[in-house]
Amino acid sequence: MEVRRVRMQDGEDGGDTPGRSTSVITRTKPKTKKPSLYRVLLLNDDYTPMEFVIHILERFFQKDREAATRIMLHVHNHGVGECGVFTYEVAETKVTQVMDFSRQHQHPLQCVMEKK
Ligand code: TYC
Repeated sequence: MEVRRVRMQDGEDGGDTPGRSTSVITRTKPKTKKPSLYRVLLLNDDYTPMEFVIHILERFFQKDREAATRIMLHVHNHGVGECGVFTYEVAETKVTQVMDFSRQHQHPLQCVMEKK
């Protein structure tokens, strides 16, 4: 809740000191801002095993085997595909997790994020 202190007009508070009084206005409707959303994308390459990509989608994006296989095949056939949509910090974390895990296993898999 935002509290604003505003100056009142002379005499508004009924006091006898002109122009020096303040009153408080409280905002009743909370001010909310929707966070920007980011797509996390996987990019195709010729070397990363299909099974490894499926595992990535299950492990970091909570996909079941069927959804993970569908997304992997979409990336394989179209060059790029969406793993999920997240707020900035969550998307950034997913990208880092995928890139670190792929590198640890010496696969060239690339994962990126883009603003929706
Ligand atoms: N094209 C890879 C292969 O034929 C499989 C693959 C799919 C790689 C999706 C990356 O993001 C990817 N083994």
